[in-house]
Amino acid sequence: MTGKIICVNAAIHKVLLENNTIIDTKTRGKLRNENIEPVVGDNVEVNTDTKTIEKVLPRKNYLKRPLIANVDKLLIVMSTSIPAFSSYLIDKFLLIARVNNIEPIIIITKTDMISLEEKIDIKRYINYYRKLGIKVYNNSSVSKIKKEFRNSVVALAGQTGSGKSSLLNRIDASLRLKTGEVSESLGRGKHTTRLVELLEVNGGLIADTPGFSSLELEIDRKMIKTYYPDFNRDCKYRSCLHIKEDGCSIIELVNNSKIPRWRYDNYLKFLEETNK
Ligand SMILES: Nc1nc2c(ncn2[C@@H]2O[C@H](COP(=O)(O)OP(=O)(O)OP(=O)(O)O)[C@@H](O)[C@H]2O)c(=O)[nH]1
Ligand SMILES: [Mg+2]
Ligand SMILES: [Zn+2]
Repeated sequence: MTGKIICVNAAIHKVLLENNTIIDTKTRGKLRNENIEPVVGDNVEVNTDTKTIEKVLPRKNYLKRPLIANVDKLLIVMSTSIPAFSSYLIDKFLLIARVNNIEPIIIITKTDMISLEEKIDIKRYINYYRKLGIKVYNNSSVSKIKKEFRNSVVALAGQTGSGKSSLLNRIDASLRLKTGEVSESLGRGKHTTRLVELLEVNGGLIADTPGFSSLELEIDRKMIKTYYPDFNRDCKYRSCLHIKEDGCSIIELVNNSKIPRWRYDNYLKFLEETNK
């Protein structure tokens, strides 16, 4: 019978079967016949007698952090205060989403904790992302966010303490997910959510995930610019990475404030960081 892995805890893989029952299967490490380690979100074939996963069906995509496969939408949950707002992390997740053919959606949290000046500052970033065609919601827009869940596999991503579990509790109070004291979790590097788990919410499967402290990019540096809709214009050289002034039309856009400096600076950081 086929099903979908909704949680992995040590050797126990919880599978939601097509007949809507949930079964605990045991799979140790990689599947014998395939060199593949089943992860949350995987569509699998299960032997219900032996309670083992026989086969992992082809994946649409695969993320390492959060560790999950077959994601339709990535909710980038970004706090505006403790942990601080970071366009660098948003841009990184946007890149990861685009590389994996996942629709990114930005969720802004904790705007109740910041001053009017800080709100105006953050609005500048939000406006730019909206201009790129990306949906941006405040975590108070519960009904709009809920609509995004229907018939979709959605993964939440964001730093520890950014408010991922709290958002899901707001949307469906019956989930009662554990949420953390932010000062504690940040100070001790503790994560309140420990496992990736797919939950049924509003006709979709939603993955609450543990926050992270670092996030690696695995992408060929030459390819990065191709995932930037705002960098999509010809340069003097087709292979231009937009690093050197000489005739680069992207740097010209940055100098003329058509592309924000922060957006370009984040791009330069990614070029440096990626190991490929
Ligand atoms: N003031 C305020 N606090 C919030 C908001 N959203 C979340 N919090 C608080 O922030 C803290 C951390 O929230 P969590 O939902 O546990 O964060 P998380 O992203 O799930 O964290 P991890 O599971 O560790 O990755 C909790 O104390 C929440 O009550 C918000 O919009 N405003
Ligand atoms: Mg959490
Ligand atoms: Zn260029």
